[in-house]
Amino acid sequence: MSQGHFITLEGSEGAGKSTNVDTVCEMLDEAGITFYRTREPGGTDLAEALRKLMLAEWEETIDGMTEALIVFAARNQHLKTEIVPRLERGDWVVCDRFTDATFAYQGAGRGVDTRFLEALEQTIQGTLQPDLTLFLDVPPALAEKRIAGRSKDRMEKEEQEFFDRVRQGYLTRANKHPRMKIVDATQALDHVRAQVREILGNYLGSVNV
Ligand code: T5A
Repeated sequence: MSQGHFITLEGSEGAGKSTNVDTVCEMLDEAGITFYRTREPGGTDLAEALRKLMLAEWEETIDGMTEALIVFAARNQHLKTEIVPRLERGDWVVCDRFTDATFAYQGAGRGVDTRFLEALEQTIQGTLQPDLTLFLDVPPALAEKRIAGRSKDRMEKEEQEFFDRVRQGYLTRANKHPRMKIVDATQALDHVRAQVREILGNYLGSVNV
């Protein structure tokens, strides 16, 4: 179905995803590739509204399955209205987080049954998967230092143990899926950017760009 190229970036809070989405976009620009930059949860008006609901503070405890349903509702809207039409036209899409985040945060982090997440993934995405995923790996304690001083949303206020499970969830998935490339995001930004450029350069070479 998909003729385009779908690149995603993943990592825990403060791993440097947004910073390195910039690096990916710069490199695509240099290669003369037109692309669409977006993020999850979000990417459409409705999906951005769902993101706000998901990250807001609530007096009640938000169940992990509820979170999963919110992110997949947003994802369905995002895919149908923005991502899939572009991929079908052969365009490039760069997305800050995608379904790997759901397996890491709601699956490994919250303990939601993987079979439930896989069923949602299959129903909403069919066979669609990113072509390349850069996972920016950094221990939660270091990432936390990088974003110290920022105001925190509901997810960012979670305990370090939660983010340890999220990181393990990402690593387990990265070891299973060859499309996921691990970037050592503990290094200085210039070194992280160099790794991102190398991985993306290899991908561009593999698709003859
Ligand atoms: N979520 C999302 C789910 O639970 N399930 C899902 O399915 C999905 C899709 C989304 C939230 O939703 C959750 C996960 C999240 O909690 P988000 O905005 O995508 O939120 O994620 P955040 O991780 O909150 O985004 P951040 O902006 O906080 O983190 P980034 O993008 O990883 O980090 P970035 O690039 O802003 O960098 C943070 C700071 O570190 C510096 C940067 O300059 C910046 O100041 N920095 C470095 N400093 C030193 N060395 C380096 N190598 C550095 N790299 C960056």
